[in-house]
Amino acid sequence: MSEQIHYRACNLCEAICGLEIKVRDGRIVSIKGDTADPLSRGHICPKAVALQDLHEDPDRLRKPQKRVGEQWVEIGWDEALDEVADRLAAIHKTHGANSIAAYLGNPSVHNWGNLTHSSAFLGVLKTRSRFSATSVDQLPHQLVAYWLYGHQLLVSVPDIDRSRFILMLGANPMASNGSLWTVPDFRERLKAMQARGGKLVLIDPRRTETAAVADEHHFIRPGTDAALLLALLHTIFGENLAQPGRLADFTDGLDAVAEAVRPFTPERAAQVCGIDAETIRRIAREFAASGAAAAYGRMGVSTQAHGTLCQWALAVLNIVTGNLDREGGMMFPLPAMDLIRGAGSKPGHFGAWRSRVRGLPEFGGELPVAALAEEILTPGEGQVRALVTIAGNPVLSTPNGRQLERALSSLDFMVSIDYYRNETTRFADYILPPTGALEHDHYDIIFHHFAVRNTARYNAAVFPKPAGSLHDWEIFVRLGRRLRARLRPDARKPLLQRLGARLKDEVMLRMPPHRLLDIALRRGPYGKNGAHGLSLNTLKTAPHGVDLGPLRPSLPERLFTKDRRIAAINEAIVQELARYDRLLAEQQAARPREGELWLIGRRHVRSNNSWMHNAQRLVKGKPRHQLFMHPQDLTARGIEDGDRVRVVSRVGSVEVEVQATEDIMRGVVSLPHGWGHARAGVQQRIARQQPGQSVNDLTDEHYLDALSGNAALNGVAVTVVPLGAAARAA
Ligand SMILES: Nc1nc2c(c(=O)[nH]1)N[C@H]1C(S)=C(S)[C@@H](COP(=O)(O)OP(=O)(O)OC[C@H]3O[C@@H](n4cnc5c(=O)[nH]c(N)nc54)[C@H](O)[C@@H]3O)O[C@H]1N2
Ligand SMILES: Nc1nc2c(c(=O)[nH]1)N[C@H]1C(S)=C(S)[C@@H](COP(=O)(O)OP(=O)(O)OC[C@H]3O[C@@H](n4cnc5c(=O)[nH]c(N)nc54)[C@H](O)[C@@H]3O)O[C@H]1N2
Ligand code: SF4
Ligand SMILES: [Mo]
Repeated sequence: MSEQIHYRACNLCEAICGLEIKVRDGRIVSIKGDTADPLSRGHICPKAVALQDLHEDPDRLRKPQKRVGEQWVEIGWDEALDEVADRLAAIHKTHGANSIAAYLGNPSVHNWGNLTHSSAFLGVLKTRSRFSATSVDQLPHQLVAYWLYGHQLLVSVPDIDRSRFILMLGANPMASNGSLWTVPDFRERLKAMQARGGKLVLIDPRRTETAAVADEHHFIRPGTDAALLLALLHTIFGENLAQPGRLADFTDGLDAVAEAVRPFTPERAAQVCGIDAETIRRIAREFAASGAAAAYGRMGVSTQAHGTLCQWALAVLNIVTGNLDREGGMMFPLPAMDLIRGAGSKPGHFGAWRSRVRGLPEFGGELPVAALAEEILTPGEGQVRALVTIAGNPVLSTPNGRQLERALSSLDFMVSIDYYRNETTRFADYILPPTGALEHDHYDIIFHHFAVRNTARYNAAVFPKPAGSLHDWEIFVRLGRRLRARLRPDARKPLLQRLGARLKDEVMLRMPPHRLLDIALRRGPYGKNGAHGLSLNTLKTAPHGVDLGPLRPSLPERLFTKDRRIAAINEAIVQELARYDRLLAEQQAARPREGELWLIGRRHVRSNNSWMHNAQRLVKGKPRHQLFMHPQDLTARGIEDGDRVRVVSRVGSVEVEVQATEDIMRGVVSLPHGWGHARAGVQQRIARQQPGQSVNDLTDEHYLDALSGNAALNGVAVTVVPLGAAARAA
């Protein structure tokens, strides 16, 4: 018997936990936390063990698939790549670059080869019809980081290991393990903070798993956090609590902020958000007095109607209290492969073009995904006729999934790079499956940018690459080459430019991810000129990861703005504040009307977006996709705990089971996303036994954060009727 121990960082969520994977005779026999990982220190969650299920899953695709009529047939790679390139090139030539859309899903950012090489393919397509999970997620964070600090990835995180006060809105790290905040073992870190006398104050319409470990939890009406945050700022300026300290040396516009938040009193906020004015004032005073405080908000305040305003107010709250870039406050991690100062840095741009149908702004080259279906369905010049999806499932993860299904079935051509035939990829003409996670090397390129401690970790593949398989990055390179040969995109450019472009291309295509990583490490902040002398080789000798120390203050040097200063407010925010002021005055800021309820989402530690439901050990036990509803809201409608109900929104309806709970605010209901696997043609046998319903059959593609175009997935107005009554009405 041969037995090996592999060390490996988990790629499933943002916590990037170190794992110890024991393999005997080619099979995984155990997956445990790697206690020697300097970041995760042995922490894992139940999903880590499911990496084995993913690896062994008979439903996971291993060969290219071609749809022939209603049948799927396996074909060879050369055949598949040639045919896909032929079809894409034909559409490109007839209808133009923008007629081919691309959607990049969440696992793209957890896979190094996607990050280093997707441009080898997407760069040839040169389409402006680019979409991703960003606009159902963290778009407001990136927009605010770009506006204030000059770079979309210059996002600050709570320095929990030294903090004394965390004000948290719309995040549930006990289930999510942290987001835009790589904080493995949140629970232990929080306990340590509380033992130091620190305090966590949580604002959430549901009394969540995180509320259970917080020092204070306050219910808030969904979508009204902007009123609360502006009232906190109002109090801080009004009571002369502003103390930006050294931040004032390189921050402009704080007087204008003080002026702009003057109308937003705690009394006005209390009316709309449901938290009383005295509590708001107290939180503001405690936050300002703490000396090491972090204001942090995540999905609940990002994917809602005022997401950008919320993220802006959070940033400014940290600045005016001197907590940005301060130990124990909100700090900027410095990763070993630094995408901010490194080669090919993409600081971002906003509104450089707009979507064809609705005029929504691009950010960093991507359009809001809420506009994808209409771009396919609306005829005219520039109509999207083909789609490429990469590691995504927008039918289940973007608003109005049913409309997107109609759109996908009307496409001329679709290809998906994915190893599952899921609710989205089932519409494809070809599915190109890459190697599984444990079959390729791994370095986390993204999440070290958001980690509570600076570390670096590279691990080789656990299993050899199966014969005849391709990594994601190899698929991009091969497809890119074929497409380039067919399109000859720079044929009309001068010879020198053409050669230059070809050279750049060749370098890129001949550089596997580990070469690019090695260069980035050597040139990076801990590279050949630093004390650590990091390179790929040094990381190879340290499979548990290298500790690069606690977060350090880094402003203004690290700012990416032209003048290395922070502009605390801009014209777009000024206008948004005026608009919000009007909404409050007209009492329009709280959305539902009589009889309606606010729909919000939730996550569970045993579930991961739409794609981990085919692991028996994660889905076993009681179902977890019920509609949570307050007992009084149930009684008012003659519904009992466990009944089946119909939930109806502007765009559609679903039938689900209710679960009564006092842990949800009155007037609010909650459904998790990522379910809805009963759709025809999905090949995930275990998931289909426990399908649930998709909350995004209810969310509304026209309900957005107006400023950024991010989907407002939380705070959607719905009605809930007992199924009997619904049947009678029908
Ligand atoms: N209502 C509501 N909707 C939401 C959310 C919510 O809170 N509420 N959350 C949103 C958020 S935050 C996100 S990030 C999105 C996620 O939404 P998406 O990114 O669209 O969907 P996922 O469920 O992550 O889809 C993952 C797919 O990637 C494939 N995959 C996994 N690993 C790899 C790989 O290495 N290579 C390739 N090529 N494919 C791979 C899987 O097989 C699966 O099919 O959902 C969003 N939608
Ligand atoms: N187990 C697990 N972990 C995950 C994922 C997963 O699917 N499963 N997904 C990963 C991904 S892609 C992401 S982006 C992160 C997300 O990480 P988090 O943002 O930490 O997770 P969510 O559970 O979406 O937390 C959002 C919270 O906002 C609350 N909320 C809803 N509406 C409002 C509102 O209007 N105001 C306020 N204040 N709160 C509101 C909800 O009740 C919920 O508790 O999790 C990551 N980690
Ligand atoms: S918390 Fe996230 S990174 Fe850690 S083991 Fe679980 S899924 Fe993997
Ligand atoms: Mo996400």
